[in-house]
Amino acid sequence: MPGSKQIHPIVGIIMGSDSDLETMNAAAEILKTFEVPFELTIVSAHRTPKRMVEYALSAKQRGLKIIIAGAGGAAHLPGMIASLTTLPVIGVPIKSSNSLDGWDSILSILQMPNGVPVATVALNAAKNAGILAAEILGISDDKLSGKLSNFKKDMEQSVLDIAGKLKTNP
Ligand code: RP5
Repeated sequence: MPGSKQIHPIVGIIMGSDSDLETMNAAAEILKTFEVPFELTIVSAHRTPKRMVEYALSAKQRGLKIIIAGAGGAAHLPGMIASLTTLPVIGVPIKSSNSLDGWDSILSILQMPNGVPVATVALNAAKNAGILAAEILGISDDKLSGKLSNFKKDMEQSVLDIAGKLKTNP
C-alpha cells in the first residue's frame, strides 16, 4: 500500500503446539506493549522437524534478532532451535497436558550442554520471556530501554500502592 510502512518482526515467538498458545500469548502481549514487532507460529521439534530446521536456519536472514520458544513435556524445541542458529534463544517451559508436573519441560529446556545455551525462564513464564527479549533489544535501542524503565517504575508503584492500602502496613 502506498505510504504504508512495512514493519518486519524482530522477535520470533514459536511453540510446539497450538495447545501452548494460551500460555505463549503472554509473550506476544507484552511485546505489543513495548511496540516490539514479532511473529508468532507453531513449530514442533518432533512433529515438524523439517519446518523447525528451516525456521531456525532462515531466522537471522529474515531479520529476527531473538527467538522465544515454548514447549511442554519432552521439550526439545528451544534447544534444537538454539543448536541451529546464533540468535539468542529464550526458552519457556510449559506445563502441558503431556507434562508430568512441569519438571520434565523445565529440565529439557534448562539443562543444555555446554556451548548451546537457552535462556530459560520460569514455568509458563512467557511474559518474562517477552520482557527479557525486550531488555536484550533495549541494549541498542534507547527508546525501548526508556519504555522498560517506565514499566519497572509502574510495577514498583503498583506494589507500593497495594502496600499502602494494607492495614497492617508499618
Ligand atoms: C509439546 O507437547 C508441545 O509443546 C505441547 O506443550 C505438548 C502437547 O502438545 P499437544 O498434544 O497438545 O499438541 O510438544
